[in-house]
Amino acid sequence: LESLSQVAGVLGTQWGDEGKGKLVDILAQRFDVVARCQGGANAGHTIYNSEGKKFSLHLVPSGILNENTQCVIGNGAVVHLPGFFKEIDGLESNGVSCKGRILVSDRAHLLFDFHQVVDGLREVELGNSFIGTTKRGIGPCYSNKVIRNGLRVSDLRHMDTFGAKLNTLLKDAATRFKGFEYSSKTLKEEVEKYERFAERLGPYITDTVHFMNESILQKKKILVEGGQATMLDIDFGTYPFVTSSSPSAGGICTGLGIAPRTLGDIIGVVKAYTTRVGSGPFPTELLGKTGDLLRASGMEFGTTTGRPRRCGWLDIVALRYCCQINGFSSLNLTKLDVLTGLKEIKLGTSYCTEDGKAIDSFPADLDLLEQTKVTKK
Ligand code: 2SA
Ligand code: MG
Repeated sequence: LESLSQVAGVLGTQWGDEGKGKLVDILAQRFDVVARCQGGANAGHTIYNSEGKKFSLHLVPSGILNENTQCVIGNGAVVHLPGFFKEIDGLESNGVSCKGRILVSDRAHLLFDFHQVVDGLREVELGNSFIGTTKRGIGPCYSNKVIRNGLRVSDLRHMDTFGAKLNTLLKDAATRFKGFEYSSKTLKEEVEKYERFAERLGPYITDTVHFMNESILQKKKILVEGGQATMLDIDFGTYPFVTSSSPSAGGICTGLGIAPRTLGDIIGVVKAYTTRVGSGPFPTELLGKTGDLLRASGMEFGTTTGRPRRCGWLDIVALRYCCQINGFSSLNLTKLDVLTGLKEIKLGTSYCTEDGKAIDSFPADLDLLEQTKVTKK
């Protein structure tokens, strides 16, 4: 740990919930800045402070519990302001001071309540093929970002045009979804709410690209805290059963505006077994008693939604694929103790098709992945 590079990252290697928050919290003491580069309040990082008090963080970086650390929410993240302020209120009422310690990128996109409603409506519309999102509005907010009509934190500086822009988004949603309705009164109330938010957020809003690069020049130590994981990556994960951001190494550069050559150590966090929340292929899943046992002893329930997590053996094929994408400098194996008492522990070591043909790499094709047989040793 002493020799960690000036800029380091902690990323999930599976389908999330590997224990990234705990590692970030431990490492934060050695870093000046902890930054989030992607995702939003769909992340759930559970950490305990020195007095054993439990904190569930969603958008605020886990470094916040270490009082000397500055926390950055980068341009690649999406910010739901009601949730953000709730998180801050919770921290401050527990004696964690946030003022001056959290910097929110002016380029980050705003995630509105209506994005959460739309997230829910999309899931209903998908019927049996629902994704199992956290319903935090992540997909709809990133959709607006990519289709280029989203509102960003910097738009809070222009409240005169804010309402018209928001109206375009609401009108779109109402045209698209039968169950979505809004009136000029709801729009007016929302804009008034954001006028108050704009005032409160003012001191937090920062050009974090400039801040990050200046911090690098000033030789500050920077830790990037990944949310979700590579197997949920919009490009590399089990699409479409993925999140809408880039939780892999590349997302650090695009989500913070720092150059690839500034990156040093990237630590991949690996749980000794695998869990997944939501739908989608999971080749080493255990549907019987052993799975239930892992869930109970590993306390595998979502931090954000409380959902029971699907459990299975560690999948080395998926892990190898993840290592190729991220080029980890080291792996941090977590929750090994959960396996205590099991008579037999297995690892997925190779994949083959139903008729026994070897599959050399992690398949993009979901049908193939669903039928994949795993050799377990
Ligand atoms: P979304 O909401 O659009 O990002 O959902 C898309 C898929 O990504 C999965 N996902 C997650 N999987 C594990 N942990 C996550 N964070 C919370 C946690 C989840 C919770 O750390 O416990 O509390 O339930 C997370 N966030 C997104 C999601 O399950 C979908 O499969
Ligand atoms: Mg989690």
